[in-house]
Amino acid sequence: MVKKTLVAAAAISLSTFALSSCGSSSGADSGSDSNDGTITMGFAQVGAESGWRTANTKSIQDTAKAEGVDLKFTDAQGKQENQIQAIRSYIQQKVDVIAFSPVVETGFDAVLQEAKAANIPVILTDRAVDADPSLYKTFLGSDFVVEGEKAGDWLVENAKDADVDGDGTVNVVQLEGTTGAAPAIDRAEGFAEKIKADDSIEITASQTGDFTRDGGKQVMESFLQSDDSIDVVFAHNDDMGLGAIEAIEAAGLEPGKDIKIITIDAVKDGMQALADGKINYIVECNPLLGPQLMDLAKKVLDGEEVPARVLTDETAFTQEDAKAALPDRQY
Ligand code: GYE
Repeated sequence: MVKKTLVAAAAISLSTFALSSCGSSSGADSGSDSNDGTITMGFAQVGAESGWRTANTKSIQDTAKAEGVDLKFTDAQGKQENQIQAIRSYIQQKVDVIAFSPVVETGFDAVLQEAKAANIPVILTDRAVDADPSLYKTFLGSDFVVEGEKAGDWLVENAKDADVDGDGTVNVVQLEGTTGAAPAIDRAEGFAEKIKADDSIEITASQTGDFTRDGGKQVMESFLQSDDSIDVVFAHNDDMGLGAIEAIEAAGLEPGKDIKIITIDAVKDGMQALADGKINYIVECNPLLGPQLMDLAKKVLDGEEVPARVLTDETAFTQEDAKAALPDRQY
């Protein structure tokens, strides 16, 4: 509810002013030579790996359209080299502003330097980079460490219940996101930190499922083959959790009961599985970043100061919460 209000407020505030270009004629911090009042944004997306990503892409495209932003959009298909190539082409095209969601945290320094040299401001959305912060204007997105912490806190609170086989140890297998990606690194860190509070909780296996349903399914199949004492799955996103559900069911076990499942994102399919009792807890990660992104782009191009870090507002859901929230869920 709070989140929706914020998003609505952002949308209203955007519609109260016309987005204006800050091309060369305005003298602002942009490499664009357009002066017809339209902002041109080059957006380099990660890919289409998950329900979260699909909702994120739609939010950015819909908001750009509604606000009259000329959006140049590319899908890097999960490959950093494609993303770097797309950013270079946006620099060549002299767009007003570049936004992207970095596939991984490292390796973007050179291309960010090139954008800076061309006077084109860069806004990071969703994922962070491990680079000199002066190379980008702001980073809009979730706090992934906090998301991992929320998942860990829930497990600590429900540890007794989660020890499904009652052997005194809560054996957790972790399905990691894309190796080197900020949400995979930070969610693992936040979760590990919180479960330290209970000695009975132990991560017995951890492997990447690349944020995809298929990846989650395959990794879970191999975990199940080598270990019959798994109590809990902690998946870094809903899609991998949904893949794990398929593997658990195929092994003749009941997800949510024989093996507890915790995920992150809260997309519709995940929320449905939560309401159906197949997932036990979901930490929300909000993909609807379009309104805040366009708002930040306008401010940056108007030469306004923007905070170095802009957080999105998020919550978490139990099975009961999911039943209540599902009818209004947009994505
Ligand atoms: O959780 C996952 C997606 O970067 C927050 O990427 C995003 C993550 C999201 O593939 O589903």
